[in-house]
Amino acid sequence: MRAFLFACAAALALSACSQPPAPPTMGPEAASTPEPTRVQLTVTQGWTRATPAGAQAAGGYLVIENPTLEADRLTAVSSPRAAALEIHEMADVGGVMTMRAIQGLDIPATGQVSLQPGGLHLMFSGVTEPFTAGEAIPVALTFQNAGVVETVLEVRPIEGGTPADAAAAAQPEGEAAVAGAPGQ
Ligand SMILES: [Cu+2]
Repeated sequence: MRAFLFACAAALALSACSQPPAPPTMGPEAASTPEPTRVQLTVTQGWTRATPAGAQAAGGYLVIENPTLEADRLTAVSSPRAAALEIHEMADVGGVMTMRAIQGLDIPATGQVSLQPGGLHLMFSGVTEPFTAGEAIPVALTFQNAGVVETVLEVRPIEGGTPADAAAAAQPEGEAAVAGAPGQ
């Protein structure tokens, strides 16, 4: 033991022992290493479609991820590009799939909720200035715990979309809205 301590002390003299004081002149990358990543709700993958001339309604799609240990709830949505923005769900009414507004959307703890074609979605109404491909539509989402989260929906061409989009559209039932689907 004594021999080890001596060896270590000797090594320290050569500045090769363990736990040297952190050099004060590290770059900005040093700041991200020791601190735990901040865990918070995020909204990503926002998109919508270009609207044909005269159309006043449009759907909006995005993914809400809640990595925290507390459930949250989306309580309000808004956009400066529409007179009204609502949260819609698909519902089977007498064998016909229709959409209807819901007042809020629960976001489970350590969970994810996808708003996508064929399932849950945002619904713009009273769109006065058409959405054109390539632009970004600002949207604000208000959560009970996370507060207001602002995001943008990328406007895709009327034709096309994603393979997932086409698959969801082809699904006869509204299964596309199930949370926790494998990512793409
Ligand atoms: Cu709708």
